[in-house]
Amino acid sequence: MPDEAQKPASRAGTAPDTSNVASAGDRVPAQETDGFQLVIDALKLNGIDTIFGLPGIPITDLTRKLQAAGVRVISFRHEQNAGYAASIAGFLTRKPGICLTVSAPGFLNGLTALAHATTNCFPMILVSGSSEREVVDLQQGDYEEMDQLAIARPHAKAAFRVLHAEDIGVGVARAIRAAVSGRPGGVYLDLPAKLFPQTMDAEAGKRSLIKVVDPAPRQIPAPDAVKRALDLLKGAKRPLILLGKGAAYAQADADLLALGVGTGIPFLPMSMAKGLLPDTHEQCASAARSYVLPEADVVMLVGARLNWLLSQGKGKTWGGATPKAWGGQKFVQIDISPQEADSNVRIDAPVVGDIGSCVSAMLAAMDANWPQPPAEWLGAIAERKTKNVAKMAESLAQNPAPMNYHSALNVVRDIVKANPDAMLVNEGANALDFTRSIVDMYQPRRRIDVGTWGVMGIGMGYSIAAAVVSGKQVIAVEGDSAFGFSGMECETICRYGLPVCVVILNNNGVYRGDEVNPTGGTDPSPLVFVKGARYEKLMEAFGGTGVLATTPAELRNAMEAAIRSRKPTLINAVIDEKAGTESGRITSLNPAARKKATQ
Ligand SMILES: Cc1ncc(C[n+]2csc(CCOP(=O)(O)OP(=O)(O)O)c2C)c(N)n1
Ligand SMILES: [Mg+2]
Repeated sequence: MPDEAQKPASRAGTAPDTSNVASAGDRVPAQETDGFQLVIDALKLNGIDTIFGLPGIPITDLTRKLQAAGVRVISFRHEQNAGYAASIAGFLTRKPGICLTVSAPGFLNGLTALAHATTNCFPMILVSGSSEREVVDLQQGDYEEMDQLAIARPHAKAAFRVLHAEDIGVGVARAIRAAVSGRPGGVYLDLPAKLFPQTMDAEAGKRSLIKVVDPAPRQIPAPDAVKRALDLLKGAKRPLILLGKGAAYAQADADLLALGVGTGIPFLPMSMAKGLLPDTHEQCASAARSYVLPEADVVMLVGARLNWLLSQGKGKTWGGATPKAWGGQKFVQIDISPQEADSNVRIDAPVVGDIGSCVSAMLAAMDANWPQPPAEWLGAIAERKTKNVAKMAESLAQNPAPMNYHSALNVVRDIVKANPDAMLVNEGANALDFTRSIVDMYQPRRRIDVGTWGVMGIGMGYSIAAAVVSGKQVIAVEGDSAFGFSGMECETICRYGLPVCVVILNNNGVYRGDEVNPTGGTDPSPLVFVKGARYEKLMEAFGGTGVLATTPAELRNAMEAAIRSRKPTLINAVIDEKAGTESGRITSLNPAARKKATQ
């Protein structure tokens, strides 16, 4: 309940209950409520206990009042980071993550994250204050004038505006349902400044609120679709299961494990599905990825889309002769969206429903004597795995000076193995690709990263949200460029005392740090940063721990100390500026990429 002592005194000054203070000086009579209070009540009624945002006109009082009402308000230094935090909170909790911003510029800062949430199918609601409708619509130059609803709509799964206090309950309910039902996504909720001080009868206000019943209804797959999929899988000679982050979102972990182990089919996790089944599981085919994708004859996609991350299901990756040619495999696709199938190649057995229901339906329909995949297939995969794992072990065992990605990430790999419950945030190019392939994950939803867009900037927002919603230790492995997009949130991490250990793999630049200006001029190359930058001092500036690590031993000690202390820590891990490759693993997507002259 609100701490009344902290409330601003009302002008009348006599009534002990000041919980309806609308703005400095104005009081709402006890039997009335207002827009501020109704928004708070509607969110709380629906179990929203945390919001991420940044205060200012017209939502300053809302942030205060939310905190006073017992909602945890995490206040950021830039709305984009608050938005990314909200988006990943949605992914981790299956409740919409809420990001609260001011109008026009604050809204736009949050919009990138809203679009990111929609693209990644994370449930999120961007709640932005907005200016006066009459003035905005006549373009008369209001303070922070912008037609936010129109701008948000193409980037959101749904967008709503509430003009009257009595509609707040419906507006919040619609936003929640749109965010979490079916395929989740980003929702925009526009709250004009005029809405907040509107008053109405408190009883009527209470009655106008909606506690959403069953916000994400189960969607049960059709039995014939399940049978079709099982028949296809059963007849396969070289079956493969491909797990996407939709499978992680479903939180159907036990059933997924049972399906994987029950069928004995090798599996390949996409980046954020790592750990659903442990990366060290004998059926994990990650170390033989380039072998299993073109060789498999039946592939079951579970919450994974055949987008660019899977080469659209065609081309060389899948055994196609040309970039557009399909491979010979057949696909089962489990997805909540009936429109997903056939988006790139033919899906022979679509199974439409929520992933939890689909997986349990498949388990129930599997007969007891399900045949294990042919030994020849499993043996061929095991052989590749053994070879590639040995190759990796060799790279990891080297100890060059300065460190390279392998020697630094070998430490992170050990630390994550010893702390499998920790959350791992990851962004960068080489810093991303090497971490994904070197650091094994052991538990579901522990790895969160750049997602569908390969976006830079999620780092500190994700770290903050992961620490806040899970209470777990967070390890953020960041490229030095990637970190720069959200680095100021180190202050937020320190302010809330969050157990976040940031490890910057610092190679002095974007992809690598050794490029020079070809003209010989004094400006540096657009791809490099200040050499020998002391990023660790940023965390020290706000009372956290900063460590400069130039050897694996120093990195290990610093990470262990961070995890022991749970103190905000930033480790500046200096690696060879020549260690990276252009665009990391996706050089082929870069139209301007040319072969570099040999060094
Ligand atoms: C918002 C956004 N801007 C720009 C990019 C292009 N981009 C991809 S990776 C990257 C940074 C790579 O450098 P770093 O984080 O230092 O990782 P490294 O490869 O050096 O380890 C950039 C700028 C992007 N993906 N997202
Ligand atoms: Mg870098």
